[in-house]
Amino acid sequence: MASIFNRRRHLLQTAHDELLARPNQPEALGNGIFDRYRHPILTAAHAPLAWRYDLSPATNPYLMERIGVNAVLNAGAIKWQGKYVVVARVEGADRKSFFAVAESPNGIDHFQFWERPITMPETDEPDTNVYDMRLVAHEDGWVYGLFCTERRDPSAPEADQSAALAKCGIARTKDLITWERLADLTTGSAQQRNVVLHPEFVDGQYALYTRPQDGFIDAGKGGGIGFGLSQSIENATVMQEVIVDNKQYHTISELKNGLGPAPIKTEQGWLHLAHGVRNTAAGLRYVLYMFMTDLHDLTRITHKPAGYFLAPDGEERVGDVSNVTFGNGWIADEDGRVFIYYASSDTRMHVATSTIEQLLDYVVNTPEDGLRSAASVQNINALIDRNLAVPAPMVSELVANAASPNGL
Ligand code: M1P
Repeated sequence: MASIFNRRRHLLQTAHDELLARPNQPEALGNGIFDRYRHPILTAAHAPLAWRYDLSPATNPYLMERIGVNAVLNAGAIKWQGKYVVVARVEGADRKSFFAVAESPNGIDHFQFWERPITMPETDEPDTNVYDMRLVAHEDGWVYGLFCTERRDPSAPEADQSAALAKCGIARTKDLITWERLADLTTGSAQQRNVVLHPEFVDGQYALYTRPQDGFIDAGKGGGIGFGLSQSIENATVMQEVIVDNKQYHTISELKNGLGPAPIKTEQGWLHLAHGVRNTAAGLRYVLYMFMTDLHDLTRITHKPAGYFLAPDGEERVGDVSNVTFGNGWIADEDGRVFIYYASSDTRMHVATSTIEQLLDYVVNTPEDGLRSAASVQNINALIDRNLAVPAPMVSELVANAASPNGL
C-alpha cells in the first residue's frame, strides 16, 4: 500500500511542478492588435494538491482525490506588489465556485495559487454561489472586489430547483487575504450580474457599471451596460441606471452584454472591455468587444469598433459551456503593456497581451458597425480604395525591413 501511495505522490507532484513551471509563448503572427499565448495560464490542474488530496498515507493509502476542482475561470486582475495577480473563480466538482488568488512574476506564465482560497465572509443572507470578481484599486484607498452572489429564487415553486436570483456582492481588502464584506448592491432591477466599480469618484460619489436584467439568464426588457452613482459603498444603492451600451439587433450583443473589468484611463478616454452574447442554433456565443467613453462624461461612447475584439478560437471553443470567451480582468502596466485575462468556455484562463497604444489604435481606427450588410461592404470598399492608393512595396524591401530589429 505504501508503494502505491509513494508512487502516486511522486507522479502527482512531478506533474504539478512541471505544469506550474511550463513557459508560455506568444502565438505566431497574431492580428497586430494583441498576442494570444500557446497555453492557458490557469486550469483546474493548477489547483494545489493540498486542496484536493489528503496527503497522509495513513488516512488516504490510495492517494485518492478527495475534493475535485472542475474549472478555473473568469478572473479579476491587479498588479500587486510587483506581481501580476488574478483572483480567479475556482469551481469545484460540487459546482460551487469560490475565489482564489494566483500570482505570476511576468503576467504570462508561472501562475501559482496562494496557499489557501479566499475565505469570503457572508452577509446575513448566505450566498449559495459566488463568482466573477472584478478587482478595483479605488481612489478611496481600498481594493474592492465586486462579484455575483447567487441564491435560489425564494418565489420559485419547490419543483423548480434551478431558478436563481443574482445580485452584486461587494467586499474590500487591503491585502487580498482578509476581506470585509459589505452589503450587497441595491438597484431597481430584478437581477444584477457583471457589476463593476469605477476606480474614481464621480461627482463625489461611487460610480458603478451595472447590467440590469429581468431573469437569471434572460436580460428581458433589461440588459445593456448601465451606469449609476451611489453615495455610499458600505450600503451601495443605485436607483437610476443610465444605459451606456445597449444590446442591439443582429450584432454580437443582440441577446445581452456586460462590462468586463474596470475601464483603463488613457489620455483619449476610458478604454472598456466587455462581453457580448448572441444566440445560435448551437447555444449562446460569448465574445469580447471594446469601446471607449469620454473622459468627463462616462456615459458617452466616443468610439466603438464593429464586432468582436476576441472570440473563442480553436481549443478555446470547447469546454463546460462551449463557445464562450469571458474577460473580467486586465492589467495596464507602467510601461504601457496591457495583460488581458480571459476565460474560454467557462473552463480555463488565458492571457492576451497588447499595449495601450495598440488598443487605442484599434478602438479609434476600426470602423463602427453600420448595422447593415451594405454598410459593411462600404467599409471594405473604402479600405480597398485607400490600399489602392498605397504604392506596393518591393518584396526585397519587405524582407530587408523584417530582418531589422524593428520589424515586428
Ligand atoms: O456561461 C457564460 C457566462 O454566463 C454568465 O454571463 P452573463 O451574466 O453575461 O450571462 C455568467 O454566469 C458567467 O460567469 C459565465 O461565464
